[in-house]
Amino acid sequence: MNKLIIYGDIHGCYDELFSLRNKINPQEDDIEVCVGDIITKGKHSIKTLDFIIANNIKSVLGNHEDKIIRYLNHQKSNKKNPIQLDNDEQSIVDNLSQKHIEFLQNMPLFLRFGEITVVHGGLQNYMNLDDLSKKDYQKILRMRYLDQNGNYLTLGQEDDNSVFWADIYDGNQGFIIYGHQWSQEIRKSKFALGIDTGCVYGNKLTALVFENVDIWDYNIYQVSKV
Ligand SMILES: [Mn+2]
Repeated sequence: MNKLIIYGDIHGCYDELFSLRNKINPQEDDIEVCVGDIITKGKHSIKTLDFIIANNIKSVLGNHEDKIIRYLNHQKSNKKNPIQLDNDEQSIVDNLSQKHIEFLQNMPLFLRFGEITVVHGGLQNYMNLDDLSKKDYQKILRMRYLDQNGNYLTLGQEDDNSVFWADIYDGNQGFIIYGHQWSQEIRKSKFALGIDTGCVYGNKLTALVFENVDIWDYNIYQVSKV
């Protein structure tokens, strides 16, 4: 029986990905997926990208890959690029091969495996993944907090009355596995599991391994930041 293996935000933490994957020891038929933000911030973004491509690991799009892609798209025009890169992002862009760019451009917004849906950020209950506006597409990459009426809040707009999207998500787009918002431990909600455990911030890298693609049947694998 093949397993579904889902990795949390890697952010260029190649050594941790390598040892986490060794611990899991994926077999030929297993499916490996990342929740996005595989690059930026950490030390080894390009090496991580090479490893992911070489091992046929899939990933949904993260906001950090989205930024790089939007930057590259703007570079095709003669106008000044409106997207500003930091030094780390600039060095990634300078070292991207055509193969890397193709991989980044083909990262899907979401992946579905039976009842399991993988996205980077999160969803609002009105959203239908098969019929999204451009605006909703961008929100899904960045979703964290909503106001009391369920409206999207941008980073920094949240206050004591805000709610984390996963805590009011009703499950209508499947059981969601997501990253983006890091916490010390995996974050369990009724219809969602957050698996960004902040490796790049010195905490740990997490993967979930599902047997039979059953939402109740999984094991947690983790390695600490080296
Ligand atoms: Mn993110």
